[in-house]
Amino acid sequence: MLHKFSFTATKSKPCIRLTIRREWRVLSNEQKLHYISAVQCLHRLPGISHMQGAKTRFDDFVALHVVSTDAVHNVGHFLPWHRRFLNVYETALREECAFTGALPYWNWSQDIASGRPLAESPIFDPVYGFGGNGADILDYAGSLGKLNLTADNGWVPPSGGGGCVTDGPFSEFMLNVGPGQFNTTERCMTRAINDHMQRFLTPAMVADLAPLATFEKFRIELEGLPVTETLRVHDAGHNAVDGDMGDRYSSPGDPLFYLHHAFLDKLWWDWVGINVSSRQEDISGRSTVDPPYVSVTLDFELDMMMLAPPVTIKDIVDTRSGWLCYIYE
Ligand SMILES: [Cu+2]
Repeated sequence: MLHKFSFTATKSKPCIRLTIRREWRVLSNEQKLHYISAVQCLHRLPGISHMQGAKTRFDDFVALHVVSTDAVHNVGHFLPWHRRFLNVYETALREECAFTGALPYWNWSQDIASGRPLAESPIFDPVYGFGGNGADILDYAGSLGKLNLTADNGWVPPSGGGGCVTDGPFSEFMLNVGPGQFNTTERCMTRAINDHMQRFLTPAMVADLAPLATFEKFRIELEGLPVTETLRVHDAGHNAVDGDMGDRYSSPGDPLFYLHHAFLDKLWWDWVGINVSSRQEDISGRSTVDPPYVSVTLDFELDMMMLAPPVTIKDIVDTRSGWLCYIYE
């Protein structure tokens, strides 16, 4: 049984200075380096969670995701839980690593629209980005395993890469949590950037989400396998970067995780923005993957274990609330 920290402050502060989350490529070089150095700082700090092999403060977040994975995917609170998770990560960057900006996001559909290989995206820049592909590994099978290429579910063949990321600010990054649910293996961060995923990440795939009439349809269409028959923007985004990002459990080991999920969070924000009065409090879906489950409501608690106090979905459906205090641009 895990011990929870006792939190002194479980009330939110009022939202006074709204921060604006922006797409990576519109940040100045200085802002990009400021963000990257804050992430490196988090990775230098000792962990506090003592969860699942976590040694660094950065590992704490990987560990929280690993132990929460089966409870927070393919359920009604998938988007709310990840919104709060990003918020706690961003708060750690601010309060422990002197980060003064807002969490950036990565709109990969802009890269797809460019028609160029994904690896040429500015997000993978070795200086003003997150570094590039992993080293080529012979016969790398991808995080989806040796693929049944003809499967109806749209799985795609792996590309090159699969080994350690060899350039950029995170090439020296050692991970301690993962891979998978139970390992705590010290290792480099890997990627296998996969252009076969491009067809699931087009501007049209993004545009198809906003008109969906209910949260139920929206969340399912966004998240993807195994509820949908083919990949959707959530899982295709993970598998387009692959390596650690393709790991269902320990994907937050790649710092790009937070920018991909911030974009998914923006897509929810965009969807709500079309009709705030009816959509902001539209929440649905089952509470657990397997029965017995209840329906997720606004009172559902988002558990951050020892990393932060729990909040309810109601506390975070409005991004201008005190807990969150941000908007997207
Ligand atoms: Cu997740």
